[in-house]
Amino acid sequence: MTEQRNRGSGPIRSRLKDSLILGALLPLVTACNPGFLIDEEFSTSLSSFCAPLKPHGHEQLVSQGKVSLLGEGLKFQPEQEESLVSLKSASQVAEGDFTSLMIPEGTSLVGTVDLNCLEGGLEEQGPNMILSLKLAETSERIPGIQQQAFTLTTAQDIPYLELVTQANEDLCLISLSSDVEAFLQMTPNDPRFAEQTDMRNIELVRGRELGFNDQEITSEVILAVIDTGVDYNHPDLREQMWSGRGRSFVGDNTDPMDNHFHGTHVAGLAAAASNNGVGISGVGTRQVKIMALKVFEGASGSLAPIVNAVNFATDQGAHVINMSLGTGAPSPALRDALIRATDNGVVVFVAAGNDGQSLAQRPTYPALYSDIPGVITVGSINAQNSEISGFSNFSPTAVQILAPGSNGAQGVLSTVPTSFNATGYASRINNNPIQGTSMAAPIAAGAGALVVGYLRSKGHIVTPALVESMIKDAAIKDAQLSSRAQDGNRLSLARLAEFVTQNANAGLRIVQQPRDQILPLNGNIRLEVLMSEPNAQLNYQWFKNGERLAEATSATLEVVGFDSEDAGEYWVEVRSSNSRWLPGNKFRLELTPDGFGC
Ligand SMILES: [Ca+2]
Ligand SMILES: [Ca+2]
Repeated sequence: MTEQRNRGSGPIRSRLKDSLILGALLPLVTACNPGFLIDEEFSTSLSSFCAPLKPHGHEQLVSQGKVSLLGEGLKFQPEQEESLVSLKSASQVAEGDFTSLMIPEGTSLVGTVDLNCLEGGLEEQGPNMILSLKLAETSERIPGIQQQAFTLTTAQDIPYLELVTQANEDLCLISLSSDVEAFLQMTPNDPRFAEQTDMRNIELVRGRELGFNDQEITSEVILAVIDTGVDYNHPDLREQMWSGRGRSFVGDNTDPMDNHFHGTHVAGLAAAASNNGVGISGVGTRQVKIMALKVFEGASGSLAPIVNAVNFATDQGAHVINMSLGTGAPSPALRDALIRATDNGVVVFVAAGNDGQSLAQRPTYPALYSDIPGVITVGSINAQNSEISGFSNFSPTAVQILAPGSNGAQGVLSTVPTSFNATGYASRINNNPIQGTSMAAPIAAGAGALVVGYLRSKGHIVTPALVESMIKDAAIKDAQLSSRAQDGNRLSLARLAEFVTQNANAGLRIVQQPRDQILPLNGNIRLEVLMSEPNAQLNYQWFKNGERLAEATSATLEVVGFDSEDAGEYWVEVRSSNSRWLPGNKFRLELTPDGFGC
């Protein structure tokens, strides 16, 4: 273990350095780090494409007689070297050698039974001819159908071949197969989705199934991409553009068209149209809209446009900002703009930088501004194996989440301007992989947009600090990565969707007493938070018009003798003792001619 870790620093690092000159895609605020400057030659040449990857992840199907089982959960008998082996990796099973296969106790199966074959009740004469199987307790015979499927579980470990024999001897049993969890089909139909190792790494499909989809996310989320601009006419981006499109803060006009490629690549990872039958899928769903804010004409630029872009995003109602950029010099102006953004409800995702160094040794900004609640710094992992990307800056404190920003030697596939590459997509440039923390940040930002979108769609108030804590709390805690990012946090859209949807539906609601719509001036009002889990140890914080009410930290908020000063929008954030934040709920108290209405 230790040896492997030591090996990571020397020769590997220097080899990666070489490829970074071409592959690292981190525009700089200043030209203080010439190693990252991107050569002009990129912008004129077409890239060659890597061979499409075969989609994998499908389970091995083992089939004999009436029985067909999926590999997941099956195991081999102890004489095998590994006592517990997934069929996915067991080539001898794929070739038809089932002799050693053991079906563990409690495996869920589906048996289809010919009901005409049964004379008595299910209990006496159901599929229990297979003695090793238990019928689910809720099973009832459905009138009017001749062949019915039942859920069955194995009562003890049973060799696969014995199960096949029993099944074949049961005259009433038509077939027996693995019970498969069924979901809405959420695999995007984008033709190049199979090549998107990065989206597989973050479990995008499972995330869609668990709630991050177009059915559940119905509120618009505006994601500002502060970068080289965006090809807003791109067939996979044009439907995803914010209604105001964006603007440029550099050059002689305000057109945010991308004449480089970086911003379009970044925008595609965050929010290329998903499931539109075209190209790739971004992390975002249909409601995640791109605000294109152009601050670079080439690979580097100056600070003022960036500060202006942050302020523009804040003032124009963006919910999320992505900044795949950095500089070695601290900037109070940028820090102030980020504090203002988060104070106004904008979550900010920042690339950690591509020096392959500790941020403590190689200060990089705004990466080091992740101490601001709601500013989240993103490091890069290799989408193929979830190991740290050699180029990624790291820190066990300042880097707060890791997301895929490289893909072995193949590069990260995303959208590029059609003026840059006629196909509109690229994962390589001049045989060099497109990779960088620039690619990791928008994948995390897309996830942030889904959190905001889901919670907003359910009527919750979403603060940047809440989004940050949810992303961190729901991350995979990868011990191998604990020196690279806080708690080894690695993004999983599946876990994030599960966490967010559970907390959003945790039963938090606010009850108003009295319930009258119009209340007399100088009356009293009481707001009380009711939770579905009343025994949980919870902490409360009430807000009014965005201001924290320092004294209001209990489940109830009482406004006594209210007057015009008490009017406004109230909400509460609830935190459990294990630091799991629950979303706040908005509650508006408005002044009316007669007093207050709620
Ligand atoms: Ca698409
Ligand atoms: Ca932070």
